[in-house]
Formats: sequence, structure tokens, C-alpha cells
Amino acid sequence: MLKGVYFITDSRFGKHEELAKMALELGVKLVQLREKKMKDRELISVARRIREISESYDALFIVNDRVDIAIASDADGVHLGQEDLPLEIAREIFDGIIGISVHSAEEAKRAKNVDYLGAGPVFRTTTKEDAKEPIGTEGLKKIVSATELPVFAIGGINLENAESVLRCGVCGVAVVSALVGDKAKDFIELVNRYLGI
Ligand code: TZP
Ligand code: MG
Repeated sequence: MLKGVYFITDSRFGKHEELAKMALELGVKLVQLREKKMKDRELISVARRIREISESYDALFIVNDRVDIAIASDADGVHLGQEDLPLEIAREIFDGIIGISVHSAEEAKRAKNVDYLGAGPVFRTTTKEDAKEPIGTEGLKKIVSATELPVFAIGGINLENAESVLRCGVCGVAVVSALVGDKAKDFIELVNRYLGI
């Protein structure tokens, strides 16, 4: 289900498997493994373990950046940035959900043959080291208007600002830090209530 809260793991907040389990336990149905530094041998076993855990919660599992790891872990999907493997090539070798990151309405218009867009960062975030300038809710609205695809907003989304983001017409919100801490449950409830999940 490409809708609702989309949780992204980040090793700064804990072990990938434990973070994924925590989110799944809270009812999240969409989990992404995002890891840029780990050696491939370790990464593939982490991916396979999260694949197994998400399966048992009946949730979708997406791998960030790495089509090879997505294939080898039997993931449901892969999330690609503008500089990762080109979409057409990813489609040739991977049969699953493909999402891509966009930062502007132009990039959203160019995105064809993908299953969803990740749009952001909406707000300033300290979670992603090389995050671009925030697009704000105005930029997000432009992206949503420029495409027919489901759009997940990302970047600095929390309990306080989630409603302003949901009002832009997104299918869901992709978050790291909003689910790490004591407001996680309230955050998920707010998003689900707004989206009628
Ligand atoms: N891509 C754009 S912003 C971001 C990623 C992976 C980080 C989102 O983390 P947080 O803690 O929800 O701001
Ligand atoms: Mg990427």
C-alpha cells in the first residue's frame, strides 16, 4: 500500500533491524532500508533480515539506492535518487516498486514509469547530511500538482508540522526521526486519521 507513514531506517538512531521492527510494531506498513556506509556483505544480511521481519508484519520493504541489494533480498521495491541507476535500467533488471526522489515540479514532470515520488526535503532536516534546500509546503504543492503519481513528502516532518504537509495532497510522509522517540505513536495516528487509513 503506497500510502501513509513510510519509515526510513538510519543507523545513527539504532540498528536497522531494530528500528524497522519498532516501526512495524507501531503499525507502519512501508519500511525503507537506507544505509550508505556499510560493507555489501553486511548490508545484504541486514536487508534479508528486514525483508523477513517486514513480511511477518505484512509490510512492504524498500531498499534505498541499491537495485542489486533489492533483488538479492527479494525486496518489494527500490528507491532511487536522481543520480542513481537510471530508471529504465532499474526497470529492466528489477520487477517491483520503484520510487524516485524529486526536488522540483520539473523533476516530477520528467518522472515517468515510476510507482511513487519522494519529494523534499520539505523542511530543514539534520538527519540527511547532504540535504538540499528545503522546498517548503509551497514547493511540495507544486510537485503534487505537476504529477499524477503518488507523492511521499520527506524531510523534517514531525508531529507539529505533519498536518500542513498532508494538506498539500500527498499520499503519505516519509520520515526518520519522527518515529524515533515518544511522539511516534501520536504521529502515526495523526497521519492515518488524516488519510483515512
Ligand atoms: N531525504 C531527504 S530528507 C531525508 C532524506 C532521507 C531525511 C529525513 O529524515 P527526517 O528525520 O524525517 O527529517
Ligand atoms: Mg539515494
